[in-house]
Amino acid sequence: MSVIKYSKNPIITKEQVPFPVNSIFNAGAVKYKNEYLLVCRIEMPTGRSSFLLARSKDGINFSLENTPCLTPEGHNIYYKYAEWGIEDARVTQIQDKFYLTYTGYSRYMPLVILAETKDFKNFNVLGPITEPSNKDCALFPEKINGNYWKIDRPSAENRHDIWISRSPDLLHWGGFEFLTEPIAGTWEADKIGISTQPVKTKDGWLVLYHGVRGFGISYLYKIGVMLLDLKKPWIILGRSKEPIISPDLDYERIGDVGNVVFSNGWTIEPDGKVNIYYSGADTNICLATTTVDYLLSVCK
Ligand code: M1P
Repeated sequence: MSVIKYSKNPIITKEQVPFPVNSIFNAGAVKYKNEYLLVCRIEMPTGRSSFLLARSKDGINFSLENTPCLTPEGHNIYYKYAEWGIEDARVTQIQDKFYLTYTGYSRYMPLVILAETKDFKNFNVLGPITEPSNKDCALFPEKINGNYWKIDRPSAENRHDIWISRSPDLLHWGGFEFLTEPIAGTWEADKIGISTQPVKTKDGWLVLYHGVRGFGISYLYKIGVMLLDLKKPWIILGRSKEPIISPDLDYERIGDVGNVVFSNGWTIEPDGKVNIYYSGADTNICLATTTVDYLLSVCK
């Protein structure tokens, strides 16, 4: 099996949102109490984004809530770091809590904010866990060597590399280490970023990432996968040479930002089936399915 795009994509469009939005896209994904939950980014007509929850019993047919679950205004003392919007949540379950890592966008430029929830009704914003510029952050779902770990993408000058760091409490971070960089002359030549929360497999931590390459005046966003060592997650054991999802259908090529496939959420079943939730052209939410075995095979 390879990666199969769902034949009826997109599975969520802005017409389903029960109030006016410019777009709905880039959803974090998790299973909670026998439901698939998507923490969707909704870009409001103002151009600023919030999060809206979508629920499903089968992972394909989603119903949307009536009001956003988290907004910039819900950030209280941290509002100044989220004033221009909150974007692209990754959701990681650690014990009985779910943690959202997402971009807070403001005049200070993008940084990563951490929020926690136990029920997806009440969200507690814990505040920024990076300085700007940083985004594309995902937490590992358990402690490794006594620490929590995150992967993110600090940007400086013309560098857009993926880094890894650790924390005793999810709030104070250190041990910053370079993880990997774009690969010159390939589909991921100009920029990379972690896409999904890492998932534990027998062979290592699987994680999706996006690679970007500029062509003329446009940038092509594609999705790849990498495998990190279980005990030493700063070691990359394997990485897909080719993208596993590329923008080639109309709903991926045409939209607010054309030629983009972007994922920040997936779910994995105990039997190894994988639902990758991704967005086409920054405009909708789509589904692709695959298996853990296939993803491991392309990393080797
Ligand atoms: O337009 C594609 C994506 O561009 C940005 O991603 P990154 O900074 O990782 O390249 C983000 O704005 C993202 O939301 C968007 O989908």
